[in-house]
Amino acid sequence: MSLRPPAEGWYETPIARDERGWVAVAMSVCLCLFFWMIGWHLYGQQNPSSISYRISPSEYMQLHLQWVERYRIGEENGVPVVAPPPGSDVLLLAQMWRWSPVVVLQKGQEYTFHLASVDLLHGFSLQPVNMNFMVYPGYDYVLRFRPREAGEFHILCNEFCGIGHHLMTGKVYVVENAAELERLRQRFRGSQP
Ligand SMILES: [Cu+2]
Repeated sequence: MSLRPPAEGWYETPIARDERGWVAVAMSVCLCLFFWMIGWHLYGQQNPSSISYRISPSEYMQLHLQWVERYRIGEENGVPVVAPPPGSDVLLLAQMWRWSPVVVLQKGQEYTFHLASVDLLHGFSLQPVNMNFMVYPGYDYVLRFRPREAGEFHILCNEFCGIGHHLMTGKVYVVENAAELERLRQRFRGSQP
């Protein structure tokens, strides 16, 4: 900030050559990034959700509970473990402060994930594959998902959602084959109260 006002008619003096050059450089960087953003959306394999539906939290909760009851195979640390059949829907629910249920998927099979929050804004971050997604309440976000690797994956909330945010996790098991699925089935059945 200057103590004295600029000289009269300062805005009519022509822009210096080097300044024009920098404006051109900044403009081309902006344009490159803008078109790269569109290109990345199309070719970056970001698996964005182009399908979402409006749904009330209570309606989603009801659908979620019915789905959990239908495919439930047991419980892990008080959280239901659900093994939906290949090709079917997976209705994950975000709620302060948990992603539920624990899901068991089969490698190489396609699933249709539904992500919804029943209270406030949460984040879906699948690790270690680092797939991130924002989940705003009132919507059902649909993602097609085909796990390529077997193992244990974790879901973390990556949107600050209150005092229990750091505890908000979930889990996905991806099994290699039917025998492994059966082993998990036995394990979680055994841990039921
Ligand atoms: Cu959170």
